[in-house]
Amino acid sequence: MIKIIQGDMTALEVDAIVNAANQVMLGGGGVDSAIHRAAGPELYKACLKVPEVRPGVRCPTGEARITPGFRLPAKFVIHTVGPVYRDGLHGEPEKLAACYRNSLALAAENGCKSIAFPCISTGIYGYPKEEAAKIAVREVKAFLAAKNAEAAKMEVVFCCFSERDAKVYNSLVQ
Ligand code: AR6
Repeated sequence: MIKIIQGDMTALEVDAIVNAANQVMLGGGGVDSAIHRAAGPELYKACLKVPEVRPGVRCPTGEARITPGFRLPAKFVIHTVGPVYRDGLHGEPEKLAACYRNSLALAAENGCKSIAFPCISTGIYGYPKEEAAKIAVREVKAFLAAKNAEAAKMEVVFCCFSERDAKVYNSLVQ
């Protein structure tokens, strides 16, 4: 089931909230900073323990990592790294799609029945909102349509910070 809400990710009572992180995975601006603030310093410590795959990279673009949610109402934070938008011709759509697919797979592996996404890459990383939303909705619909019964039962929330984002998602999810 897909739900669209307008509000703050950090207040959501879901099994997992997705963080639009960066490759270092130690916090930043935007939704990342709101999540770290609300989860408390334990989240930073948990992120530090995520092994680096190469110097300064805990989570490569398009991949996802999971930590507890600590002081958040959500049990888990799934950290994923969206692409920095250049012109759409440098693998950005594929990388963004991978963020949604990998986050959903990680949620399912960890027994989550509900997950909430922010509009990944559409803030500081500059991805055009409509294009990003189309990819997000397409990937979530494909995941929910899969034969895997657990996946099909998951509640997926698109948490839009702005009214404009909520309108875009509402027009895509009928
Ligand atoms: N709840 C829900 N959505 C939010 C919240 C919130 N509390 N705060 C912001 N948004 P951004 P990116 C929306 O910039 O583009 C960070 O520094 C925001 O309106 O947070 O993927 C990371 O560390 C926008 O729609 O993420 C990375 O360095 C969406 O969240 C970099 O920014 C994503 O905006 C990632 O950039």
